[in-house]
Amino acid sequence: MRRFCILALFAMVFFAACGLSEAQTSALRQEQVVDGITIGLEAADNALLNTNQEFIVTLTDADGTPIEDASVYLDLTMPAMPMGVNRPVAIHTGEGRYRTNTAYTMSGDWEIAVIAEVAGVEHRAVFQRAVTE
Ligand SMILES: [Cu+2]
Repeated sequence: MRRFCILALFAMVFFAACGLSEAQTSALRQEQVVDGITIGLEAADNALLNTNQEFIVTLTDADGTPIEDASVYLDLTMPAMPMGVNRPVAIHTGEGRYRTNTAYTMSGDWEIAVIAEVAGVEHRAVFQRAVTE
């Protein structure tokens, strides 16, 4: 009986962990064309408050070729109020993909500005996300 209970406990922890990771990977992918450069952002839809989030930026030029040598960071702000500075730098992981992590520090509507410096010129696209408590 005790052995069964321990197995049941492990199963519950396992499924709880699966549910959590699944919730975090329900990412919404969006794209904007800025100055001929396609800036994509893949980030959690309805992200949880104070929970580490992954953000993946993709950059392609007008020919659809991945841009490999950009400097990329995000600037997370709330349109309704001033918040603390939240500007994570993204690391190039290959094929024009840049990855970073950060957490939302308040529930509500956020704007995620993607700033990509390509050949000395800054390009900026702004995406929206709602954060639930
Ligand atoms: Cu706020």
